Amino acid sequence: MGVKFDKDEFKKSVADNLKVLYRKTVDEADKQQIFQAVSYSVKDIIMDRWLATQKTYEKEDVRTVVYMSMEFLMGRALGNNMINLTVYKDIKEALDEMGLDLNVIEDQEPDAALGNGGLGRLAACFLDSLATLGYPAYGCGIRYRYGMFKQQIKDGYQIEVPDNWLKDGNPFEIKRPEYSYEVKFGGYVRCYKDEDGRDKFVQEDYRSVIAVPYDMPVVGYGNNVVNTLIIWDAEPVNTFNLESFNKGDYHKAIEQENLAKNIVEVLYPNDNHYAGKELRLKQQYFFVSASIQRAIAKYKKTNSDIRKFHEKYVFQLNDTHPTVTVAELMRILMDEEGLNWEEAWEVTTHCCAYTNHTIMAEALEKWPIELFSRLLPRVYQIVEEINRRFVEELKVKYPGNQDKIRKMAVIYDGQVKMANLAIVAGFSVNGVAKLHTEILEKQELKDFYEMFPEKFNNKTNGITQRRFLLHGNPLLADWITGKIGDDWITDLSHLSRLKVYVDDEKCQREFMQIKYQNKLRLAKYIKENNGVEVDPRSVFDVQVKRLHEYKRQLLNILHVMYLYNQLKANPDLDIPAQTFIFGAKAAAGYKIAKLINNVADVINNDPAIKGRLKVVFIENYRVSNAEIIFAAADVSEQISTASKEASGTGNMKFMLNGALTLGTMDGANVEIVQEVGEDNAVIFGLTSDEVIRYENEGGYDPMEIFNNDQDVRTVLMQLINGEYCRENPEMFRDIYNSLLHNDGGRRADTYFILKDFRAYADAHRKMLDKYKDEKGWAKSAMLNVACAGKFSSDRTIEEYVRDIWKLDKVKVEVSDED
Ligand code: CGF
Repeated sequence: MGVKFDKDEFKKSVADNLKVLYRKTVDEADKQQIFQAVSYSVKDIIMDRWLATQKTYEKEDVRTVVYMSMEFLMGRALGNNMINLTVYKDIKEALDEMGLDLNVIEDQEPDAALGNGGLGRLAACFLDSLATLGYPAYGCGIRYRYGMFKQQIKDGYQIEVPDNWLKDGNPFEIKRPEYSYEVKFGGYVRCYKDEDGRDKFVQEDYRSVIAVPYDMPVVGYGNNVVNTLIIWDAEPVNTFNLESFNKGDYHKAIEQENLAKNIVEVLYPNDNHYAGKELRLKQQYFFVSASIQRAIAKYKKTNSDIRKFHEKYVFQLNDTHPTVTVAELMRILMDEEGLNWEEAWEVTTHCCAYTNHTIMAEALEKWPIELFSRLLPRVYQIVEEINRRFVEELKVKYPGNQDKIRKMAVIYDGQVKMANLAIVAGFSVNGVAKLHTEILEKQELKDFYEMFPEKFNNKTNGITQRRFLLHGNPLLADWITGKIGDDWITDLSHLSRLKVYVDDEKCQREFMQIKYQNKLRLAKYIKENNGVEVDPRSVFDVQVKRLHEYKRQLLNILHVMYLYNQLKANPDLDIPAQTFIFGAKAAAGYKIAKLINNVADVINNDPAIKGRLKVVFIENYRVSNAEIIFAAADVSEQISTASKEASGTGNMKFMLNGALTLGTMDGANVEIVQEVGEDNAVIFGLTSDEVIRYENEGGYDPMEIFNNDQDVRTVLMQLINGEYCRENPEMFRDIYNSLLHNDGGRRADTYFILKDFRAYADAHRKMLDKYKDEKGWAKSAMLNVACAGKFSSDRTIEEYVRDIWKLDKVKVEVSDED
């Protein structure tokens, strides 16, 4: 089921778009205009499929999953859409003939960076898989005016630059004002009896905004299915309140306008961290309310009994961010659809499922009841009632056990606890990797697991091979297809067929030659973007992910400092040349980027080590450059403190591109090693059980290591003796202190960096020894690809469908098929 592609028609379409949009010819248009015109031509191919898909869904009155997420880290759309329409190569050819370079055109597109990191990218991979597998689904999120900030590095510091991604217009989106809904904030709740004597609740004296949806197509691979990502924009109810203005109340007049503008202004750039800002709760309620209103209106188009809503809709809550769904659905079912509490609860508790993405305490969302009730007065009443009923249940089940209430109540200590709300009202609670789910069940959510074991399940994360191999690494993709056919594109388990080639020396050479080409491509990118020359024959050792203490970029850079000391002391050290590549955005104020950049400066400019060590910090790490980075990596650094990384998904992208994991037994690393075998990865460090034990005992004593390990001491002293910051030797004193001294409630070396240091250094040595054995390395790298089948998001989605969503696959017919 491919698209019937007519090259001449396509070329004409591009030229026509340039004429209509810009009154220009191909020769006159600039690169951005060409990108827009090509995108509109691709959108044209998408449209028939999009219409046909929606028609099919309506006709078959399908059960649908709504993926509710504050973040969708979609990246660029053009390349991905062409890939999934299976016309990438055809279009490349057509554009070549027009004298246009597709790579240059793709580079004009800003990333749709409506997310921070793993959680948002997971949502994007899930949408890709849902469409490819033919499941009725759509995503709901926010059309942030500014997505994830652009990162610049100045003097080693991160500078955050606003990401005005909509500046040139988004060619793939469609505004749908006809499906707008009002969302209300504040005011008070008036209660009265209706003519049947039933209590009625209305919100009065509120402020409101209009939620206006924009649809973005989500193209399935080669199957005619086009699902939708709905992102909500906010508009003022009346652009300008003339009455208030005439009365001289200028502020009131512009209040509605500001409310709308502020809500969707910017994505909070916090990953695994909850900042507790009022605006964030507004954002959450805004998109949740609009999305539920939309789902109910859609349902009512073809169904009459709202009591059966849950038979047709399931809301997957991506973390606790959209958990207010539970109470908003109750509100709409009761206050607007006339159901009583029990009926509404029956529907709600069969509609909502929750995914937990982290055990980090600072990520747990808790809203002060003062704020929550002021902003969402009616929703708060409902949360109160959910809590009251649940606490009653607890008292019956655990008589006299106040501790259970303290830990499990939805409202406690003056706060609404969103995870508790999601678990109490959801019918499913899942973690995102086996180890993570086990930790939830045994530790973090133990009480809930004991009470509702049937709700808990694991869904190990996955990634889409269409973007991270087929699009990101075309050389390898073609090579694989040449060996085993192209079934892997929609069924990644087929990669295991590569196993027969791993001992074949010719295949090994071909494979390593592709890796080398990809390293050349990255080296060129680094030269152009960072001005640093790197040796493509060196080991590319890569850590790209959000900068966060628990991810331990600090361990990595301390080890680089140690290696540098070793090389200086012994210039003949028999180790291969290495390039350490970092890429990451940080929450504002985290100094580690500065340390990495300063270390890079010193090492890269020291002729004494003859280029055997290089350090590069790639600016503005994002989905589009990630694709180039994964393809070029030899070593994948996955070194979080065991138990802290729920899953990780970068680890899977590296594996799929033939990098060996150097990691701790954390998150999905555990499953990666299970799949590929211990000989084809290098594992080190404390286990999650050991970490948890130390934590329960109040930590360990890093001073003991400092006192006894000369190498560690040297490296730490270099943090405070000006070695990496001549102009201000105190620059990294905080980092030094955090590793050695308790500070208030914070334990020294919270993330066990010194504790794991030796094991990490040894693991590196082991990795380099492997690298020296060329054939052995090629075999291991190929085995990583061959064993990556499990980590497709297609597999993850099939598990969600089987265990939670219970959807049926749909076939979509289109008349212009091949
Ligand atoms: O979600 C994360 C990521 N940082 O966005 N969490 N959150 N919040 C986890 O830390 C990752 O381990 C996980 O892979 C990702 C997606 O589930």
